[in-house]
Amino acid sequence: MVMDFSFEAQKTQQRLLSELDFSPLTSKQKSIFTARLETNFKPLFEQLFPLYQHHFDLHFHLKTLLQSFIDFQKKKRPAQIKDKSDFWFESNKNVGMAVYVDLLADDLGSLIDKIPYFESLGINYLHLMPLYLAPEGNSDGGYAISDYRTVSPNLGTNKDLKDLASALHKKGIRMVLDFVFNHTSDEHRWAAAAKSGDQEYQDYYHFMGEQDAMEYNQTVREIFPQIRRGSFTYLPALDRHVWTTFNSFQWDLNYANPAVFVAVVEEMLHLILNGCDVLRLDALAFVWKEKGTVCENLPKAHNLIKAFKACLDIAAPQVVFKSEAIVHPDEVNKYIGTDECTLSYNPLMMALLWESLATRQTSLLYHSLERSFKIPEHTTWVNYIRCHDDIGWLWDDAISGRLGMDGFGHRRFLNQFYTGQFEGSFAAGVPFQENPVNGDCRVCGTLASLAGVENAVAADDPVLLDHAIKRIRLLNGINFAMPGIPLLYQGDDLGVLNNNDYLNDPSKAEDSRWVHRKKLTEQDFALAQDIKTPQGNIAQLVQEMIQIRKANPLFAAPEFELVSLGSPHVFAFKRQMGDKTLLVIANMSEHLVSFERPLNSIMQKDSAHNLLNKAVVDLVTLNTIEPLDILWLA
Ligand code: OTU
Repeated sequence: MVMDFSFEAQKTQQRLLSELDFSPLTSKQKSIFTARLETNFKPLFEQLFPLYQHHFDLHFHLKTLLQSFIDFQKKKRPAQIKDKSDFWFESNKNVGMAVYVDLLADDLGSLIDKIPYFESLGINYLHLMPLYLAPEGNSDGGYAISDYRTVSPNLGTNKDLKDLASALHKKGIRMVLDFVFNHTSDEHRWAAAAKSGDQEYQDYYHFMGEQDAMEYNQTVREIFPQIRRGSFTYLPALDRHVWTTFNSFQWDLNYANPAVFVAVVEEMLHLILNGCDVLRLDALAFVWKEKGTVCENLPKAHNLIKAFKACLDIAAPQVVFKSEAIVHPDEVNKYIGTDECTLSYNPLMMALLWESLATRQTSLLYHSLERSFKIPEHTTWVNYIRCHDDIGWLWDDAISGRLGMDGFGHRRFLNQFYTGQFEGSFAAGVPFQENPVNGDCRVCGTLASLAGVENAVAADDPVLLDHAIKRIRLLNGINFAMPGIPLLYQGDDLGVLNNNDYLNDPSKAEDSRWVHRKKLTEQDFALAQDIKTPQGNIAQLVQEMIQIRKANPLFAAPEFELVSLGSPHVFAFKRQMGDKTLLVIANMSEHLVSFERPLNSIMQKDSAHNLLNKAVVDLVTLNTIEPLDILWLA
């Protein structure tokens, strides 16, 4: 429920306007800025008031915040991409990729040389994994940030990053950077001050005694149970426990302190100065904590994120937020909105596509998407099959329950299936973070290894290999055709397999996610050029699908509907724009499957083209689909 603080907001806004120093701005800049403030101050105040109304210094914090927005307007940043529409994220031209700078290239400078590769593939949304200063050795893949204002010297300089942003923008490629705002590394200057006993900075984090830590531990989920039990790290020198949801060197920030909110917004502005177009809100579910709760997805986390969004709309409205909530589907959706996150990972669809490949059944996929796929107008899913993290089996257990599945047992099956412990499984995944108490676990591996290429090559079995490649085609074919921005993970377009080098590096060996974070070599690219290799086949099918998607506005059609064809193995959906229809049909099984509903009634015509092979299809008579095939009918 939104409370109405109109009167308070108005009063505060008037006072602040008279106190702020607008002298840095030209009169034109001032009028643009005050117009944005006029629209967005109330939303900002409405979100912050419930969080901080009892803080005697709230007015001071608001003033600091607005003044930093004014000063920010003067700062130079790389030129933005000029678009005809504010809703660029709704276009069928969008295709994303997530890359580690040093795994795809060597550093930011040499990543510029990869722009022709992005262009030839059709990538125009590039997520660069965290690239800021971080502890040497294990830094959780860069997700432990020691300074948001400094690029890691291993990757280059701030100028290199800005140059890269300019070079990307010139080619129409948007740059996505992480906003890791739930935690800093324990080497961040705030953490260092806290360690040295500075009370002001200890209040930036959650410091507490043993008793409190124990009480919180009773209700919070363990995220990395193989690394450390519970969510706290004991600091002997201070005899205090500090909240660390992830690794012990990642200290959770204390947003109950308004100074933290203001300080983190200022860091956010520094990220934007580098020229990013999208900020990926890392681990946003964890940002608000209350004793006796799970400390995830709490209502006040939404107040906080909406407040960040209002700040963004005042300071840098061209930038949008992308949510990284890998939680229960109902909770994932709550972060999505024009007043919160414009974009969101779609972890539900990701997990259930893998689920249906394993079971060869689509009922859980249908019923779950039926409930959760629809999101508000002018917000967009970022659809993906694999990312830099593990796969977690997230769905609503009430839905699996109604379908007669036991959630716990089914997750156990999926873990065994994808880690190759299930008889007859095609997958070669690796377990991640097995919980010794509840047996919970997640799965790592590249797309190709999980889909069966690795095992098929090892067995030298052409039939298995054919199936594996068809699975990759199937998953990509759904991902590229569903409403949203399809996001590839580096190497998956090249058919890269799992890589065990990380086991020899003590700073990585404990974290099996590195199995799918391989340094890409000349050889990986060369294999993908050779159509006689599985990698070459995969690269080609990905390229072709991207081209078809980008050439056809139907892939941006707003009307979307899941379609049931009456077969438990088939997944189908249609998109509609005016009188044009795109019908996608996918067979998750290794058998020829027939369906009951006549296609001509769905498409309102008697013949169509399969965009994937240009064949003409008779919609009146077609009632079967080949093993693991996918059709894009239009
Ligand atoms: C994110 O993911 C990042 O994507 C990870 O790479 C980081 O390690 C982590 O945050 C810490 O910064 O635990 O396994 O339920 O799943 O936010 C991935 C949400 C993670 C978490 C998700 C987190």
